[in-house]
Amino acid sequence: MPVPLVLEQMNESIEKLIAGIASGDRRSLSKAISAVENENELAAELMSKLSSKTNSYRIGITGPPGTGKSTLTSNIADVLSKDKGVGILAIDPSSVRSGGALLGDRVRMTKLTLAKNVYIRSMAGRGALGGIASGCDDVCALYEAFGFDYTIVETIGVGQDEVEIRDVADTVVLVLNPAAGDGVQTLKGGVLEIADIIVVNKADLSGADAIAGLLEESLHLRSRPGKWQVPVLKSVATKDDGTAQIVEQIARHREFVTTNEGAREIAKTRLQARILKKASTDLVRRALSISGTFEKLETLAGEVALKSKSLRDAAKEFEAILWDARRS
Ligand SMILES: Nc1nc2c(ncn2[C@@H]2O[C@H](COP(=O)(O)OP(=O)(O)OP(=O)(O)O)[C@@H](O)[C@H]2O)c(=O)[nH]1
Ligand SMILES: [Mg+2]
Repeated sequence: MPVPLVLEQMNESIEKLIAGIASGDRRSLSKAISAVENENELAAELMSKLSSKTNSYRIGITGPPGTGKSTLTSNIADVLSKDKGVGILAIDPSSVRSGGALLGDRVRMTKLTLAKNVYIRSMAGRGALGGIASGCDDVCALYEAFGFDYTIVETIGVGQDEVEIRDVADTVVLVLNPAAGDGVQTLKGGVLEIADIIVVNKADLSGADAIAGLLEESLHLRSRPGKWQVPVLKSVATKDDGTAQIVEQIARHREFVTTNEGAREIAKTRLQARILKKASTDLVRRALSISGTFEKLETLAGEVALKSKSLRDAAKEFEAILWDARRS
């Protein structure tokens, strides 16, 4: 019978991949990430059998396009990897893929690609069910199984991704530029809420002091006793200038979130939200993998469109399908 044979082969390759990752084989790690990225059957099975060697600290690097996130990521990884393993994940929702990787980010981080303690991987955006968090969690888990002590996630800070990186990372570094507009616009967008550390990069360009001052002023107004005070740093990433201070502040923030009671509570609330999200995403995914579910969804949508059914009733019917999917 062909089906059990395929299953057997799949299990064998999962065992092999897991053993490979645990022994530090980069090809196995790369294959596993591809499986996660493609959201294939093997990935779900693989993730459920994986065990971690480390509990890596997650650093999120976010900010508008082109502010120097990759250059900074590379600099930070360079410092951290002197005595620790660093896994980098660059997420780009809009990129064109090239053989599973995003060339742009890869090329800009070339000085790291040969480093023994560093692994770089790019992932093109979101899966069908949206969001960066799920794929990111999986890749972080793979990095932890590999034994990395740090995971750095780079995302372009546009819209929803900003909020999601806040959920996924332990420390969020927001990278801005002196260029007119950037800072002011960002202040308006409320993006400061997600930052633990703000870096005004490209400080070699004029206006860096002005924007840093503006940011500090605005942050000062929000500061509360006992809460984390967001530092504003300046850097010239292309000259590796300012990296030491950024790494130092990341360490300080890490110390704060692990020892401060309020910060620990916030982290717990975020974890609750992530567990809920992951459980519901997995359930919907499982339901959709059952043949006929998607067709049923289409039918329901058609009925709602024709007003022959309310959205509430359609959702209730679909809920019953989800309920049944639990056991499959
Ligand atoms: N003048 C100046 N240019 C910089 C600095 N840091 C980075 N750049 C340049 O800015 C451009 C973008 O740098 P990246 O590191 O790729 O920026 P990014 O934020 O990762 O870009 P995306 O991922 O495309 O959003 C490159 O040409 C860098 O060489 C800096 O401190 N000063
Ligand atoms: Mg980049």
